[in-house]
Amino acid sequence: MTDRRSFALVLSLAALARPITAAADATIVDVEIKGNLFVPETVTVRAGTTVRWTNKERRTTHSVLFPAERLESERMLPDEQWSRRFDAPGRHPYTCGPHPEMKGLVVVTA
Ligand SMILES: [Cu+2]
Repeated sequence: MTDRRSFALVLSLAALARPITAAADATIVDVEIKGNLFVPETVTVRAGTTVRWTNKERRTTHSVLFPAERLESERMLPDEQWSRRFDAPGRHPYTCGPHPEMKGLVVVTA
């Protein structure tokens, strides 16, 4: 094998390894949206965790809205997802833009 080829191989292996490493470091907690509910309604996670919402409805679209932070996801069609990483301890109550009766809470601990 020439030097140039082995260099290319090393680059390819590095590219393959990177996402695996990232996945191992990241913690993801899932919340499902179904029946006009966030399930579970409350999640308690450690700082640095990513919470991922998945719309499991057959027809209804939802969003994830943090009113105090003026942050809202895109509207999620069925089977679409949205994620947010929480880096600092705190309480993050949220709702759904089009369905304000839907309530959820993310509690982030140190
Ligand atoms: Cu909704």
